[in-house]
Amino acid sequence: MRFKVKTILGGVFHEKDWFNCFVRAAGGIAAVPANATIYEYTATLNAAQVVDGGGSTSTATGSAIVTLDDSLYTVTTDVTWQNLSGPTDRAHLHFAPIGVSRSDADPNTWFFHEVIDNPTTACFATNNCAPSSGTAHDVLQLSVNDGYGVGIALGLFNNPLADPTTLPNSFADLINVLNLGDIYVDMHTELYPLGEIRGQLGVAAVPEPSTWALIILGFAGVGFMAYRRRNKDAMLRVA
Ligand SMILES: [Cu+2]
Repeated sequence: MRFKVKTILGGVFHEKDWFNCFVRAAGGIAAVPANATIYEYTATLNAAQVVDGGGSTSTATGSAIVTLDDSLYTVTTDVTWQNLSGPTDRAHLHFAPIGVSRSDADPNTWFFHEVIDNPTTACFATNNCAPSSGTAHDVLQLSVNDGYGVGIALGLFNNPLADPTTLPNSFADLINVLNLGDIYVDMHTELYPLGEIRGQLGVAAVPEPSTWALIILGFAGVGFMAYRRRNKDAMLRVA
């Protein structure tokens, strides 16, 4: 069956758009151009995952969602955090597998991206760091040949003696290394300059077929209730 509905703008709404809308409603994933794939990764940030600086005993927590669009070559990061020991001056995307120190995995910082807007420790003096609880939204624009150093970082981790300039570095490599679980988000504070909380990014859970069935049943149920309500109203009006 092929759905075609005229929109207000005169465009044609294809079944792919219906699917996008449905996915959007069900999982909060943005509608995307027909030929784009959105890759979504999530992390829970806490002190237990911190390796650098001798670890962390902070009670702060946070969460991150990182999405990559393979047609726009964007990396969008949304981070939420609570109860840091003080204001935060930096939050980063780093390269290191879970449980591994960044200074071991990527000693020359080939892969690095700043996620919040106050990227210098100078903010402590001027009191304009990001707050101890807050949110950040960041969009990094890359290109097809730009994996932000991740191919290089991955190669260095596999073979520390490799010549970094000979290693691949593409957007596809970045997706690859995220799929491997080798990128994390961390947040820095004055008390924990090497990281107060850290969260290893993993592939976001996609609803199972059985979950989809429940979602569809749920939608059908809402529709049926609305239909019943309408009928009842009509009957009341008649009465
Ligand atoms: Cu960092």
